[in-house]
Amino acid sequence: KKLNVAVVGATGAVGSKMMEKLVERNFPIETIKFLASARSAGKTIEFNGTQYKIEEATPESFEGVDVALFSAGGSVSEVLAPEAAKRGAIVIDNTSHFRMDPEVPLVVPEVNRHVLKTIPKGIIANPNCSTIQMVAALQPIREKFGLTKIIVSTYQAVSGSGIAAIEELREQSAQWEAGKNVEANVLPVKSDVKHYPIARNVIPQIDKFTDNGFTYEEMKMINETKKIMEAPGMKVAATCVRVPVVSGHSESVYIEVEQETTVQEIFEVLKAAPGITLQDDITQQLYPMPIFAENEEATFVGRIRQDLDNKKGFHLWIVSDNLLKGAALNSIQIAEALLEDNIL
Ligand code: A2P
Ligand code: 11C
Repeated sequence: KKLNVAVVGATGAVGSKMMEKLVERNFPIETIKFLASARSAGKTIEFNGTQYKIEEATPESFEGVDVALFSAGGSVSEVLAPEAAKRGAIVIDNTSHFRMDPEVPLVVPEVNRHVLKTIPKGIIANPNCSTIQMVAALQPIREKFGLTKIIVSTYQAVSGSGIAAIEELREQSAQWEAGKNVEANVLPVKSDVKHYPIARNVIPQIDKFTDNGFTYEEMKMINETKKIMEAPGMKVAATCVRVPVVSGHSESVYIEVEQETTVQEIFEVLKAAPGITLQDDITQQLYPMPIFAENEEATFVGRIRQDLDNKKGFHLWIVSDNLLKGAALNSIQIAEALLEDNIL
């Protein structure tokens, strides 16, 4: 079976990776269209060796579309995802807009593929990039030993904030090299009051602050993890930090399991886990790093240690390409799961 596909936000950081993955993974395409803002309409974009005209995304764009991959920001999804669904498309949405809607499945296929059985609104949400790699690595551990608590600190790449943030890091690095003033206009959050340089810096703010002192990014990690794992009572806390890396989010994660276990047993579980690559051999200085995770599909896990005070506590270091497993790849994997299960 071949599908009519639309990519919304095709010119963006995630959209372009979606296009790459559709080709690489041989997604069965009958027709495909590339949608973006009016600014890009009429420009051409290359896909699998052919030039396509970019179209402005409008409600009518979705006539005859089977699956629409959205990555053009929450406000675009808010308006156009229901329009696409109304016209019979299944929407796979990368933004945070619908994620906590109880009628919208929030899916990491390796973790909770079963929730794809019911898609009441025709919309499926792709979780936040930081959430996806964390739950992908922790779910196999949870299945074997139970999981009661997660405390995570992230080291997130600028590409999570889009193409403008990637350019900003490049420009700031060049400005610094040239001994010029470093200008900041995008990070930490384009629409917030202050901007800080990311070159030669780390910024402990991703997204705006909520009323409880956590940022929205931190609350996304907390709430999405509980929803995906179907564990409302799990204890989860997050601190999200931006670092001057182009792609590849890293996470220092502390967990508490229910059943006592060992590092060796966790190694065995992770070695067998889908989508996970264990990189943990301190005798060889082997551990995950974003520079080696970029453009890779796997989620890499290493530095696994038992806590020195709590036998049920473990520390892990988890790295994955935020534009791939964190976004484009997970979206395509959701579409592949829908096809395999005859939902699409
Ligand atoms: P455009 O290039 O036309 O602005 P990123 O996350 O890398 O910043 O990319 C955002 C993506 O969302 C781009 O493809 C951008 O298209 C698209 N986009 C932004 N605003 C709209 C809109 N109003 N309608 C459709 N696509 C949009
Ligand atoms: C970042 N995780 O790295 C964010 C980007 O909720 O989809 C993704 C925001 C989201 O900036």
